[in-house]
Amino acid sequence: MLRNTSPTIKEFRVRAVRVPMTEPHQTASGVITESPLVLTDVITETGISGHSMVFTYTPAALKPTAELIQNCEALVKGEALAPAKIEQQLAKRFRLLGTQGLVGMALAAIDMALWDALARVHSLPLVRLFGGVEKPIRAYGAVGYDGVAGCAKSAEKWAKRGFTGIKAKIGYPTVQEDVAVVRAMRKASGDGMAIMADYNQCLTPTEAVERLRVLDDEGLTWVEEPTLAHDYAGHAIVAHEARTPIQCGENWWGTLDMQHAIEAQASDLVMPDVMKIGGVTGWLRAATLAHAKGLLVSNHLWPEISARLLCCTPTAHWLEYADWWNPVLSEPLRIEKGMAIVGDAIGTGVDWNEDAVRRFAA
Ligand code: SMN
Ligand code: MG
Repeated sequence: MLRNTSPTIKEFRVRAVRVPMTEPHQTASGVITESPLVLTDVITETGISGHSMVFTYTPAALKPTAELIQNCEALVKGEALAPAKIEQQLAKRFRLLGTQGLVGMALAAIDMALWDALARVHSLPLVRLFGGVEKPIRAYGAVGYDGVAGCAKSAEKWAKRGFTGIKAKIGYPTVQEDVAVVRAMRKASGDGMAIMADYNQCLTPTEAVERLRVLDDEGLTWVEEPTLAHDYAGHAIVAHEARTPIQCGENWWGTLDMQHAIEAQASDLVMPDVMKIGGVTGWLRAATLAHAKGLLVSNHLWPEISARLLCCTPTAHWLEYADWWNPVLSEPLRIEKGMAIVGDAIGTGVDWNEDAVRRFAA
């Protein structure tokens, strides 16, 4: 006989925080000086809660996102803790408005918190809930748009910590400057370092093709978002012309965007963002899609939950590591010799450092 182990959803607790960054992160498309985060707790009637975090990029979107998540409480209150079913229900509920932008972020916040709660109900780490086993995931560190000297310094810092991959923001006024940054990072970090470069959508497809002709000789592991994220045809031209693998995915809203990008042959590699792709449920679909097409999967930010999801992703590639949100976490992801060590904590690995949450409350 089936034992009903799913408690029902009682309420949401939603909080907004603004976590300052130790150093501003520059990109070709703007600078990030702080992390506006919405922290969601989905609380069940048995008292077990699930936690999740969404990043709103700008503080202007922080309170509206928090309010939207809180408003969704009424849509799931009293429902059984069944994330896959609730995902379908909420997708239907928001079909007329659309499930991108803030709605997509709210739905992902709820989805991630529900999966966390479900894993906690079963006293399992997320990886085990999905029938997987924790394993170390190779991680790379982020280097900003910091010029030759600044990028070389960061590259050296990551190499000293044992990282075997680094990714810089490029898109300087000339391709010669892009090349100089890549070479300086290679020199500073030593042989064997995988180097990636991210344009953050700042080129036209034609400019991208021209720059890639030069960068193709630099042995980059990938070049990311050379042109507008949703210009799949433009990306396909660049991917076709370049020898360097093209990487996209952080701006795909849901798996349908990913499917369209794959159909257009826009990207050689994929790096979904667990928030924009639709939470844990969206990631699992993305992993299946990538597996079917033989595409290697990395992540965008959210290192704690993404490392766990990569353990269950058949074509897992690199983990993008960032420590920006560590202050509000009670147990941030551990890195040893450049590998993310996925521990056996119950759930998705997201739990709060309440002191810090109070300190950074918005
Ligand atoms: C990125 C963009 C915006 C904020 C942080 C990071 C980025 C990445 O494009 O690839 O990490
Ligand atoms: Mg990027």
